[in-house]
Amino acid sequence: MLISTTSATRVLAARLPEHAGEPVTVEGWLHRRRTLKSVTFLVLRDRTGLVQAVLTTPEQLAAVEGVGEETVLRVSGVATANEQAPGGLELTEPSVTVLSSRAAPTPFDLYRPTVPATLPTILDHAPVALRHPRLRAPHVIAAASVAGYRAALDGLGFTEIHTPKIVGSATETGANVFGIDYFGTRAYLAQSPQFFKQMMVGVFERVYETGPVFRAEPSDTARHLAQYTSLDAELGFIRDHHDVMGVLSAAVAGMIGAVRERAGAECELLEARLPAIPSRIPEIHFADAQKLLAAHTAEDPRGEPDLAPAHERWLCEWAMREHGSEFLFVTGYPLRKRPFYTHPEPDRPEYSNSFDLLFRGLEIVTGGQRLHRYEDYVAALAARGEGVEAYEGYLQAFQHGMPPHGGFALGLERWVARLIGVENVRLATLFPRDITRLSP
Ligand code: AMO
Repeated sequence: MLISTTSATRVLAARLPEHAGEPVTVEGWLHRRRTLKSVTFLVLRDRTGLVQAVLTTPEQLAAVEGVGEETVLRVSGVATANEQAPGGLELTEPSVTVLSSRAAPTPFDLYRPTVPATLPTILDHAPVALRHPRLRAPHVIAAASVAGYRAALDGLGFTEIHTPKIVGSATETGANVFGIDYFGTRAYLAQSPQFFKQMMVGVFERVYETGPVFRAEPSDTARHLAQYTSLDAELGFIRDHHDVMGVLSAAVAGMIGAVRERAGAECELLEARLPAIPSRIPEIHFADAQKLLAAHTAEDPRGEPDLAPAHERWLCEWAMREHGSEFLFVTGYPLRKRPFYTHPEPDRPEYSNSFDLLFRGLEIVTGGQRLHRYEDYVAALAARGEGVEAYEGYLQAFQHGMPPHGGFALGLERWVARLIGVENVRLATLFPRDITRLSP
């Protein structure tokens, strides 16, 4: 059986050149209407690009009287060469059918090359604002990134999993967890698939997941969302966190390749420069990073358990200068700053076998080696003043033999924001959820 995936007669904007001189039908949104004295141009937008139709006769003009931008139209006409038209062709002798009229004008002009609106206006009007080619493009890049991530990990023998987003206990340190009423019981929105992906190492050895995670972030910053998309992976039979960093490097290389292949036009539109991924991403230990910062910046961060955003930016500039790399691994973060499941550094247990990946000034990935022995979990929880009760389901895996393992999570919105060079992750999020925004 032949399965049709589109209307037999509809020609997409990008395919118009194949029909030069022929009668064709296009369908899309009225992107722009330009009315001159004796001629009106209608520019239609579909998922592949723009097509222009030229209306000249009184009948043609009467048919589009009062038809405003974003009206959904079908236009039949002849694909005629015109160097000035988008794509080098335009529709002449058009007959226009309104498929769906609009009920309100657009909040700003979607046809302007740059977006003539502020961030709050864009976010308040997301359903229509996202139709602007420049606001849509980041999400095409996000989709390509996820496709590349999947393909890279599929190729390395990983199994894709889907785990619960309603959970019985917090999975990450910190109090940024959303509590919910679950049939009269206290439950939480998952801060990460951390416990599940680790448990599934016991089943599949290598797993990954792409999906939403939730953080009750009380601060309003350009890099925090209350819900974001986490690209997670976890793998067993590792030597230490360096094996995990190798898989992460391959995943990121796959993402860059897929963006180049599937979202080249969008990158061009946004003037997004794709990074080169070094054969080995440079690495610096947290303690050495602190020494560098103390020696070369006005502050002395030694004694601090984490890097401040300004430190991450400085270290990225340093990696560019020293290693010509836009990526930098910082390894060995202090154990006390990392969640209880983190594996200590064998020779310096105050540090951990963990890492962050910094890209263009921002942390985009956290990962590391995990504890894998049941008794180590009991001890780690006790050291943090916690019992095992809340973690019984999770700890079952460790009672039944778990290999040395580790994994990572990459924040998709941060990745896209850095790739396209926007400061605010909200511009890489379809419908951001933050401290003040729950709609649309
Ligand atoms: P972590 O909490 O560091 O680690 O998160 C991993 C990555 O997710 C992104 N991220 C965010 N993006 C937008 N808004 C937020 N509020 C936000 N919080 C985090 C960042 C960050 O690097 N379970 C561990 C990962 C692991 O060890 O496998 C975890 O979730 O890009």
